[in-house]
Amino acid sequence: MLSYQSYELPEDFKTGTATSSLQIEGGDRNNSWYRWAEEGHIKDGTHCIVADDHWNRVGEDILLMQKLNVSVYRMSLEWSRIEPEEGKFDTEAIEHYRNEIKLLKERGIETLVTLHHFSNPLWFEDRDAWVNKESVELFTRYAENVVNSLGDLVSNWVTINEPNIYLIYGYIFGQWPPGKTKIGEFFKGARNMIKAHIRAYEKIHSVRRGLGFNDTRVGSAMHLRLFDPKSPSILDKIVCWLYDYLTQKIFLSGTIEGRLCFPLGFGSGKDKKRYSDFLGINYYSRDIVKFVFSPGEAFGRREVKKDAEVNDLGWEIYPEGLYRVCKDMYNLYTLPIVITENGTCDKEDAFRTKFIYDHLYQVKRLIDEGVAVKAYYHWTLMDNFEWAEGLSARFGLYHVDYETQKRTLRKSGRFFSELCEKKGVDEDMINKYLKD
Ligand code: IFM
Repeated sequence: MLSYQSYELPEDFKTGTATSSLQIEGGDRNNSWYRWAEEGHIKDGTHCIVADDHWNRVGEDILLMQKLNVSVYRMSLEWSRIEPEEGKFDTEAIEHYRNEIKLLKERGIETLVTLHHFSNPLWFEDRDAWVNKESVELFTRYAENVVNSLGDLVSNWVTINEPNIYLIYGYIFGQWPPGKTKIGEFFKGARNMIKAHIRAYEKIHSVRRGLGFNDTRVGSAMHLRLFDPKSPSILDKIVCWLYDYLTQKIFLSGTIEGRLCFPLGFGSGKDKKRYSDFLGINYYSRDIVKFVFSPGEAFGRREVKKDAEVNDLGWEIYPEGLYRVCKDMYNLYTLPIVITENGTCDKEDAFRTKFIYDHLYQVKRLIDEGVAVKAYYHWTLMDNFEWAEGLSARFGLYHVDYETQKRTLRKSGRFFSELCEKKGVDEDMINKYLKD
């Protein structure tokens, strides 16, 4: 029998859900993921062209959020809609997002807006996307345009979501657009995405200052995993360190300190300034890493811990990892932490409730130990298009029937809703949701 204890989160702690435009909106043919799906790369044969039809159901979906008692919502903007052709900005698309954000505000929900979440406009993709040096300028111009149009409504911004994952899947594993396996392009992309983050950070601040606001907060949302060595052997430890350094630390130093570390540059920062006002952390799982000497495996093999609990995609469920990652990051940077994503793939909703309980328990532990965790965004509001996995991988607090677009609150959603309302978990919730 598992034992649970109640816990309380601070009154000013914010809870909400996160989504991204491409994964829920549907209806846009002008982006890299539409083309990727058309080319037949999605594992379950599904497509992003309809997804949750959110573009046409914004009002209805905001009601879903209200039912969850959330006070914050992380959403992203589709660059290909806002700038459908290079240098041409679509005022209707911007107006659509303005209305959405206004509606959220009216319902008491504050937004954290992401400018780039994996998908590129086709014109940008066809100019080599982030591998092209010009991407820095192109992204900054897009950011400036957006903040000029929405900056009066939005104080909190994420520049780029998970640049590390975008580049690993698109340029090393070749499983996401543009489907390449070129390590050199991974590093070029990393350099440009970091530079773009820095430029956008400065631009967002200056545009909003110009509009008369001084409450701007800008960060990135970094996917951070734990890499634990399979054995105490020094080789396993070195490979772990290398994975962490090349896929995480160089991105963090870049986006937070403005430093291009080797092999992106020679480590010197622009100055002592910070280029992130908060640490946006997307945490899901950990990998157990083992040294192997085999061509094609980059000296290491990532495995799932033996006998570990896993989700539908085989990712280890490891709540303590959230504690470890946040603690590490806070020790390194002492910036306020925002959990910009955390969630799990659980079609049957068999373990999501416990997942939420356990991860927020770790958040509570962090707060009690003085780590400034300010907000938690659950990934995700409703089932959606999970990139190369397609529509069948289900992460939602709401189940979505894609035939009818009917949304149904899952049991884990009811639990999360009570947690948001009560700012914690009480005995009643434990009895109702967690004891079988
Ligand atoms: O669905 C994704 C999201 O787009 C980025 N972070 C991880 C989620 C789950 O895989």
